[in-house]
Amino acid sequence: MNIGIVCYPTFGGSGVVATELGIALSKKGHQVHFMTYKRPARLTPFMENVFYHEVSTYEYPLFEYKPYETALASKMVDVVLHENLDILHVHYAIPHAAVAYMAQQILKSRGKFIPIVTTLHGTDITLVGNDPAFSPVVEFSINFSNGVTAVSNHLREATFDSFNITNEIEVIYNFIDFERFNKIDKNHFKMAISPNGEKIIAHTSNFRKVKRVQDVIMAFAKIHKEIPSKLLLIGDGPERNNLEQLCRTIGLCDHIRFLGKQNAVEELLAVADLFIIPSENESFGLAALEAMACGVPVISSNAGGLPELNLDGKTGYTLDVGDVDGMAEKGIYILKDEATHTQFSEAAYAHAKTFDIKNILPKYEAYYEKVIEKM
Ligand code: GMT
Repeated sequence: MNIGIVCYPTFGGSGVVATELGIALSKKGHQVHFMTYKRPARLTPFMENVFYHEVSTYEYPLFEYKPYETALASKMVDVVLHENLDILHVHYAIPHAAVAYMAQQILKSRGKFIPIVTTLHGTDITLVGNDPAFSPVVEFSINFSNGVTAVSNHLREATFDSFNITNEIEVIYNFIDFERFNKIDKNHFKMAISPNGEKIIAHTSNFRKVKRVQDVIMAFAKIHKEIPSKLLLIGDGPERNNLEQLCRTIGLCDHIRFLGKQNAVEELLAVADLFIIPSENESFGLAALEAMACGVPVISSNAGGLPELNLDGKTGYTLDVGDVDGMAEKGIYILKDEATHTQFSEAAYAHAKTFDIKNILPKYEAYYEKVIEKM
């Protein structure tokens, strides 16, 4: 197939899923055309079946906001026509699904029909999408996509609850490439972070309010009292300054490291003993899946789709949002003896295996075929 992928090129989960999906499809012989405003980080090396079409906007004194949507729709029209695409797959509904609809209408007027698949990722529904500033457009573009997927059952249900949806929504979970995420032996690295054999606790996110990173720090403070440990905070975002301030206030700066955005997150997760993801809302929790693929047990909130991934009492524990004491207590339980930790670690790895890209990729291919056949 000739597949167009439209996504955000950033470190956010939807961009990662879109990029990894495109790369995996290209390895299976499909031609994949990415359209976005910046080359996604993982697309830098030359790949035989991968093409990148940058969307550039136009500077004009009249434009306080550059008309990205118009430029993106024009790019879609151009690429669909000249690369003879079979399907357009847009990730994150805002604004991609509505822009794709516009491109589809333009193409129809030129005698070309292109089916659109929209994948809902999370905040495009739960946080941003159902704001009245966006919701009529989000609802319309979901209903008028030719196929819609959501990354968890919870997100599917949340979409039906928040909007008047007349379309079907298929659940296709996030996935993991085990060739990249297999536990790598990085003992030298562990020595540098925890020279006295301290346990390593990790968290990865974009440090937005919804991630509740302050709960990670407060749970760590309690764990640290019982178990010698270090906290690695991977990522960056708007809450970073407040979080650094919190570390200073509680006097734990020597034990908490802010690592910023990292490309090779698997190398850091490979040395972690526990992963904490206490989000207010999380449609799936790709970051937790990445940790589990490295055999790291997870302490998470029970929000959104997290319980579909993190099996309570098996791969880790799920607790109510804000239950910092509970998170610390369960973290201590997992870390306190080797046998318990190994049991959780093995279960986390085994469950992560069910999300192997080798299992999930055929679901997307079959879905594309179904959508194309339906036309
Ligand atoms: O919240 C983020 O990290 C970014 C966001 C996105 O759409 O870029 O991530 C969402 O999509 C990921 C991939 O499908 C999911 O694994 C995340 O759970 C989801 N984030 C939220 O729902 C908050």
